[in-house]
Amino acid sequence: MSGRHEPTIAAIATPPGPGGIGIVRISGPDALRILTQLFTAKRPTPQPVSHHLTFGWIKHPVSGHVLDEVMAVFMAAPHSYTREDVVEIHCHGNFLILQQILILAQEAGARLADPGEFTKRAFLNGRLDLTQAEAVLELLQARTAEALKLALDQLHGTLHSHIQQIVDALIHMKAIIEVAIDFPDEELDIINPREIQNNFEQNIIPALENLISAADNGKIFRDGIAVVIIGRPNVGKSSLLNMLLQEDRAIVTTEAGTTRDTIEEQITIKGMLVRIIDTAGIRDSSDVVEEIGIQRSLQKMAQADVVLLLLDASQPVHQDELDLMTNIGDKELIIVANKSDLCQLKGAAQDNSLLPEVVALQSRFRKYPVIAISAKQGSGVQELEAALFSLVTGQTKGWDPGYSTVPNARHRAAMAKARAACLDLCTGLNNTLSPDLLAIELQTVLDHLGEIVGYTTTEEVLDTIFGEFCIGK
Ligand SMILES: Nc1nc2c(ncn2[C@@H]2O[C@H](COP(=O)(O)OP(=O)(O)OP(=O)(O)O)[C@@H](O)[C@H]2O)c(=O)[nH]1
Ligand SMILES: [Mg+2]
Repeated sequence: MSGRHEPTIAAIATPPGPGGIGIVRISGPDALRILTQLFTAKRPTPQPVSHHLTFGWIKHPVSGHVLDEVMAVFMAAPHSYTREDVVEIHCHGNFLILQQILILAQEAGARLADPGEFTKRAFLNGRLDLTQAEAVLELLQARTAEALKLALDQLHGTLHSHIQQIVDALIHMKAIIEVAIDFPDEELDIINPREIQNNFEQNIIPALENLISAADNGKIFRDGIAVVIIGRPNVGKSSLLNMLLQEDRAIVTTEAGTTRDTIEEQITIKGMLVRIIDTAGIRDSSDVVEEIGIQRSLQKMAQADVVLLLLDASQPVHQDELDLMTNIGDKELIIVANKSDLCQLKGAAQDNSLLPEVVALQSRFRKYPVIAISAKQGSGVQELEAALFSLVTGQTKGWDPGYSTVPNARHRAAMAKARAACLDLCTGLNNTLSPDLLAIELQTVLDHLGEIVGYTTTEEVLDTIFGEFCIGK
């Protein structure tokens, strides 16, 4: 049961727009009283039955006017999402009805919930740790089956238990050190600096490093990647975008300079979320609008994870294309030779003699993959997707991260700080650190790990995390 005395909050928990069902959710000490005030059961019971769906009506408490026919459920604390008393009113999915019920709940004493406040209460009341609360948001926003699986694993506490194992080991060590501080005469018998150091070097630091590399390697499946299509005007960039989307999204014409702004859409390739960006063709232009478009193309190229440099395979390589390759730096690049239907190129054209300039480019720069496609005929798309997937994941089949959990950027930052503090501590042990200092350093590591699960997270960080939620979650 919650020992906190928070005001009762209410919100519409279902998305806007008409739907079969809409839900108003109420949480807090007055939830049941508010329900009793607004709801008339068809078959009233002397006592409310927890976790039981009851049919009835929402009526205006003064006029008795029936607002809707609903199903209502009361979930007694602590067996609820927030661990407080929670009420859900399942009405017809009409915004006016939902809004009216919400207003009645407010008039009966509830306050409108802030974004993520239900989940924040679940966290503050100890039902979820912070990684699990974050997983709720990821679960709601997941757009690929893989991202969904990661979110579910995290919600089930996979990351939490990895961190908890490390925390438990540190707390055990700290307890021993604190005994040594309390009984200084026996210090030598109790603390063995070598043993502590071994524990850090063989268990704790490698465990953190595994989690950090899981964060790095799994990042693309958590966040997706941005892929930008760059090239000269008329090479078929918009045609390629349309081919990947399998939809006539961007305007395609025979005129050079058709696309003047960037166009961004999302696709999934083997479970990987890809933001694909079509851009204005790069050339010297005196047209003000086109020039702004070209600047945007270059900006998108700088921000992208992968650049698809699209060439017209039926034309010689242009100086602008060489310049683009020169400026690519260490960014991932795939050369895509389009219009292969005009010159009989097929599939992966790594060693294709029909593209001598490209082969020359490869030796001059580095061995970029070259894929021949025809956006017009829709050929080469599978080869291109496979090349993209293997370039960013290093894998050829569907994704297998090889990790049971993929920490996010916030977790990773805290893990890196914890790891650095562990290394400092090991250096200290080499220089015969006093038990008092050792305990302080151990606490520093614990504090960094505590940020991840929410033991030591500041109010500002909590506000940022829960502020990203929608109202009603
Ligand atoms: N033969 C052939 N023509 C193509 C192919 N892909 C695109 N085209 C044609 O090339 C012309 C330009 O295509 P777009 O997709 O508009 O080219 P773009 O690179 O987006 O051009 P801008 O937006 O002007 O920079 C159109 O007439 C397309 O039909 C292809 O694979 N083969
Ligand atoms: Mg275009």
